[in-house]
Amino acid sequence: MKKVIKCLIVWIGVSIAFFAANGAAKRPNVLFISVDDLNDWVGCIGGNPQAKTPNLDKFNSEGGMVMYDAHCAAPLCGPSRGALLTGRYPHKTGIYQNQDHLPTIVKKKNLITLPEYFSQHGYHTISRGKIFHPQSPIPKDNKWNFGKWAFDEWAGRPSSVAPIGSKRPVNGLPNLPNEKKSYHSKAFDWGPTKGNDETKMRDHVTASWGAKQLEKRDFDKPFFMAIGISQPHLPWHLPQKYFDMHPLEDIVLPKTLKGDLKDIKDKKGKFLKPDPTWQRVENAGRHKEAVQAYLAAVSFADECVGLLLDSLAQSKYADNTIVVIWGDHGWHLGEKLKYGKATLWQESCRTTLMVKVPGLTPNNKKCMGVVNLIDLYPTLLDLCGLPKNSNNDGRSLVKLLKSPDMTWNEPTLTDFYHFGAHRIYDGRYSYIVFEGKGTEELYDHKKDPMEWKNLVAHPEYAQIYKRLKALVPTEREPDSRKNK
Ligand SMILES: [Ca+2]
Ligand SMILES: [Ca+2]
Repeated sequence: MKKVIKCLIVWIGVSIAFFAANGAAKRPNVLFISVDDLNDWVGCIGGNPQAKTPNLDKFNSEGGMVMYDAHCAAPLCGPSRGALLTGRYPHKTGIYQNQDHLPTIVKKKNLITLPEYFSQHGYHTISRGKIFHPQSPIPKDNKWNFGKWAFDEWAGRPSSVAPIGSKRPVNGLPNLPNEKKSYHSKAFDWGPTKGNDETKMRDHVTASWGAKQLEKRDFDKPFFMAIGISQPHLPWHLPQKYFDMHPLEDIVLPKTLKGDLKDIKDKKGKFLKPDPTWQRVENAGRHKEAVQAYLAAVSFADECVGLLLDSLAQSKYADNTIVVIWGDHGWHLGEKLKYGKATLWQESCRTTLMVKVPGLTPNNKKCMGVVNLIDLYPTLLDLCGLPKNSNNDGRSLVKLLKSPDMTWNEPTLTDFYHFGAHRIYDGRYSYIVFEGKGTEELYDHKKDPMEWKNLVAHPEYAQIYKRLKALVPTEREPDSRKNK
C-alpha cells in the first residue's frame, strides 16, 4: 500500500510538473517597447502627415493595431510610467513627480510592478533602456533605480553621443530675459551629433542589444522583454541624416490660434500665458526648425524600433510573441502655444499605443476605442493567462482587441502632478480641472479637435460638464515625497 501511495504521489508530482511546464510553454512572450515622449506623429496614426516612420507603418500592416484614442495616466515620464508599471493611478499611489523613488514607494505600498508580476508567474523578465523613470536628479551613488531592481536581467545604460562642437545650446536659441530655470531652459535643444553614425547612438545600441537577445537566446521560460527607446525625448541631438530626411522648406506647422488661452481664467482672474519655450521659439521665428528636429527624432526612434521588430520577425519567437509599443504621453509642438508635455490638453494626454497579438489583431487596423495606458497591466495578464492583480486600476482590453469595432468609450482619467488636477475624456468631450489654480475647461473634440474653444461656462454644455465633473476623483493620496 505504501508503495502504491508513493507511486501515486510521484505520478501526481510528475503530472503537475508536466502541466505546469506545458502551460508555461504555451504562454506567449511579451515584447514591451517604450518610446519616450512619442506623440501621435507616426505615419500610420496620422498625427502629422510629414512623419516618416516606415517601421511602425510596416508593423501596423502586419497586425500591430493602432489604438487611436489612447491616453496616458499622467502626462509626465515619472508618473505616467509609475502608473502603467504599478497598475495604479497617481492619485492612488502618490507618485506624481519625476523625483519619486519607485522602489521605495512600491515596497511601502505593497505594490507589484508589471515585470515583477510576470517574474513571479513563471516568466523570465529582461530589460534595457528607459522603462522605469529614474528618480531625478539621479543620486550619484545610486544608478540602480533605472529599473534594475524590477527585472530578472537588466543591462546597463549605453552612453550617448555628443553633438558636434561644445557650445550649448547647440541651436543657439536664447532663453527669455526673465525665464525661470527649468529642464527646458537647457535641454530644449537640437543639432547634429559627431560622426553621423546612428549605430553609436544610445537607442541604437539598446535596440541592437534587444534584437540580439531575440536572435541568439534560447529562453527556457516565456520572456517579458522590455526595451526603452529614449528619443524623441529632448535633447534632439541626432545624426544629420535624420534632419535631412525632413527638409526645412517642406515643414508645415501644426495649427495654432492666436489668443487661444484667453478663455482660461484662474481664480485670481488671470488668463493663462503661453509657455516660455514656445515664446522663445516664437520670438526667434524658429518653429519650423523645432518641428523638423522632433520629426527627425521620431524617424530615428522608428529605425530603432525596426531593429527589434525585424529581429523578432526572423526569430523562432515570431508567432508566439505579443508586441506592445507605447509612448508614455504626448508632446506639444506649438499647439496651444506650448512645446513639451505636462499639460492636460489632448496633445499631452493622447499618445501612441500599438498592440500586436499574433493571430488576433488584424492588419492595417486602427481601433477607435477610448483606452488608457493604465489598461496595459490587466490586458497583458489577461492575454498571457496570468491571474488578475486585484490592485489594477485599469481594465483588460482583450474584448476590444478581439472586436476592435465595438463601442468602447467609457470616460478615462488622466491625473496631473499638481494635486487636484485631472482630466476626464470620453472620446467626444474633455473636462479639465486644476483645483489649486482654480481653472476649468471643457472641449468638444468633434467640433473642435484643437481644443480652441473652452465651453465650461456655456449653458448648452451644462449637462456634459456636470456628468464629466462628477467623475473627478475626490480622494487623493498625498504626494509620496511628502509622505516618507
Ligand atoms: Ca516621457
Ligand atoms: Ca481657447
